Amino acid sequence: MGLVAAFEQVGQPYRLCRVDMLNEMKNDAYGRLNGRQETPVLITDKGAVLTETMAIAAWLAARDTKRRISFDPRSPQADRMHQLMAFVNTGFTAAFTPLWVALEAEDEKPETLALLRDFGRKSVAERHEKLEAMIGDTPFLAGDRLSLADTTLIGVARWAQFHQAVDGSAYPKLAALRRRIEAEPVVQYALAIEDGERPAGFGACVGHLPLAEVISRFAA
Ligand SMILES: N[C@@H](CCC(=O)N[C@@H](CS)C(=O)NCC(=O)O)C(=O)O
Repeated sequence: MGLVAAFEQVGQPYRLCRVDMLNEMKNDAYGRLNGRQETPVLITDKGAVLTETMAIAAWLAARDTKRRISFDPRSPQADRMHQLMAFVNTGFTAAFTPLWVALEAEDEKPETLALLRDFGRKSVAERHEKLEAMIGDTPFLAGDRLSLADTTLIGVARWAQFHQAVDGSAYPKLAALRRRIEAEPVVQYALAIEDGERPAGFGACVGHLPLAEVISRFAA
């Protein structure tokens, strides 16, 4: 969702492909697109397959010549953007793993599930405290406008509510930041796409492709 907002903000033509993660991803055909059988996947303008959120974000930043979602690569804002993206994509994201495992575990003993949930909630709270301390005085994570750091955060931050992992009001800077990010038109657009709507957007999305076509054209 965050990367869709980022592509829309950059404003260069792109197409989207919706993946049903439960039913379409865990098979050999999708595995030829991404060996880890995960989203996201980018097919570049050269037809190359690129996986991993950070790699796709870096690809986009390198082409964001008008600096709509990134900063000059040698600027302090770019350094801070990369620092926050790395924090969010590693420890902050990983802290939720025990909660996902507990959610998806079938036939596990109640005490194992309780242990996973307790460990997950503690990990998520600890990463929330660290992130709250890292949020500065600028309206967005790396400055006064939306950047890839914010779009990386916004998709993952909502997992805290989904898992009822922490009390959001205990992290007021993060709560205010999330409200600002979610109010951005491109983020509203990406949320609508995620919900299965076809919002008009700002003209950069030039179409939607079925997954079968993407696999037949680009899978190894
Ligand atoms: N390290 C990868 C992680 C990607 C990832 O975990 N994707 C999730 C969706 S947000 C997924 O596909 N989960 C399904 C699974 O792991 O089975 C990245 O940053 O792109």
